[in-house]
Amino acid sequence: TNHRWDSIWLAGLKDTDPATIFDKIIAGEIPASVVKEDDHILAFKDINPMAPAHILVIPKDRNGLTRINRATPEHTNILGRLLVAAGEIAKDETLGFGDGARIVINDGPDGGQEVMHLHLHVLGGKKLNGQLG
Ligand code: IU
Repeated sequence: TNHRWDSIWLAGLKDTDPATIFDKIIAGEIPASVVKEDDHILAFKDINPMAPAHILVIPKDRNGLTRINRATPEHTNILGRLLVAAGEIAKDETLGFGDGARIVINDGPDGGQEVMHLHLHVLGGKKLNGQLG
């Protein structure tokens, strides 16, 4: 397939980076365990959880946000929405969260990012240590 044109179609002619598997999750073409959704964001359980509770929060319209270092003032609204959703998820006991969580964004190859569609990791369900990295 022509990934460039796939991605342009998926992102409404603004985003020429290759489509990712998250576009298929957004489109419902691959199943995901969705925990929260509105017109702008989608949150679903990570398929390979790194903590007892591990949710990914993504923008439905990537709009150039392959990674957080692509953020511009144009993205302020969606970035706020992602953080608000992450905070709501982080206190959701039905998802296994207790009193606290860790919200992580991996940025690019050196940050350990593998899927080039911005996503927030919300990790919890146990007492995490104070270390990063
Ligand atoms: P990263 O920050 O790009 O490394 O995180 C990608 C995450 O997406 C990682 O935790 C994967 O387990 C997760 N994931 C998923 O939940 N479903 C998938 O189909 C794929 C990756 I591919």
